[in-house]
Amino acid sequence: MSAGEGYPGVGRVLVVIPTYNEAENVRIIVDRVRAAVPQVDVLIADDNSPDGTGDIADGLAADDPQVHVLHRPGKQGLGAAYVHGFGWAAERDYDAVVEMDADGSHAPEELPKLLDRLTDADVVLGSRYVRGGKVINWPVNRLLLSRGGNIYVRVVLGMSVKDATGGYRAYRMPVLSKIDIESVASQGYCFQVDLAWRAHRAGFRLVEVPITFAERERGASKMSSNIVREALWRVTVWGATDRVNAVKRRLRGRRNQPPAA
Ligand SMILES: Nc1nc2c(ncn2[C@@H]2O[C@H](COP(=O)(O)OP(=O)(O)OP(=O)(O)O)[C@@H](O)[C@H]2O)c(=O)[nH]1
Ligand SMILES: [Mg+2]
Repeated sequence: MSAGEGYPGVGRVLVVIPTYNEAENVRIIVDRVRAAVPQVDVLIADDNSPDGTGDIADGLAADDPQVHVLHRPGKQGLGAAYVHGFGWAAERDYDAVVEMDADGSHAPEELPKLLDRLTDADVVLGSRYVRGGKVINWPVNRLLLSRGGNIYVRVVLGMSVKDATGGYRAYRMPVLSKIDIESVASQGYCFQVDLAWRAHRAGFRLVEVPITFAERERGASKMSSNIVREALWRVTVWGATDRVNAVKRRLRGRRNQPPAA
C-alpha cells in the first residue's frame, strides 16, 4: 500500500494520470509530481498503450511505493480512465483526487496551489482563463476553440466557471460519490464539463486558481473532431434540459400559489 502521509488540511491525495502512448512523458511527469509534492500518491491509468507506457509505469511503481498502475484493457477514452481511477481511490479511502495530463501541459510544480485552495473548497479547477492564468505555445485555432467552447458552456449552462474544459483539477472524495461518478459517460473535454456541471448543480463549492498551461513538447495529441462534437452536443442537451426543468418548476410554483384575494 502507499506511503503518502497526506497533504496538510486535505489528507491523503491521489494524483490520477491517464495515459495512452505517453512512453516519452510518463517517467518525466511522475518524477516531477513526486519531487513537487512528496506527500501525494500517483496512479497511472494506462489503456494498454501499444508504445509500452504501461511497462515503463510498472517499472516506476516497482521503485516507489507511492506510485501505482491501473492497467486497462484498451483505449476507452480519458473519461473512462478517470472514472476507473477515481473508483480505485475510493476503494482505498483517499480524501482527494487530482486530474493531471501526462504530457507536461499541467505543471506538477503548481499542484500545491490547487491543494492549498482545496482546504476551503470542494473542487479546485486549474484555470487558464482567470486573471494570472496563461496558455503557452498553443496555435491560434486551438486557443480560439478552447475559448469559444468555454464561452458556449457559460452561456448555455449559466455556470460562472471560466475554464470548464480544463483537465487540471482537485476534488474532495465526497463530491465524486454525491455526483454519481460511475454514471458519467462523457469522454474528452466533455468529461471535464460534465463533472463541473454536476458538482455545481449539487451545490458544491468550485473555485478556480490560475495555472500556466503549456502545449505538449513530446508525443502525439489525442484531440479529435469527435471530442469537439461530443462536447457541443452534450452541453446543448444539458442546457436545454435545464431550461425546460426551470420552466416546469416555475409553472408548478404558480399553480400552487393561492389565488389573489
Ligand atoms: N487512459 C487513457 N488516457 C488517455 C486517452 N486519451 C487521452 N489520454 C490521456 O489524457 C491526457 C490528455 O490527452 P492529450 O492527448 O494530451 O489531449 P489534449 O490535452 O486534449 O490535447 P493536446 O492539448 O493536443 O495535447 C494525456 O495524458 C493522454 O495520454 C485514453 O483513451 N485513455
Ligand atoms: Mg495534452
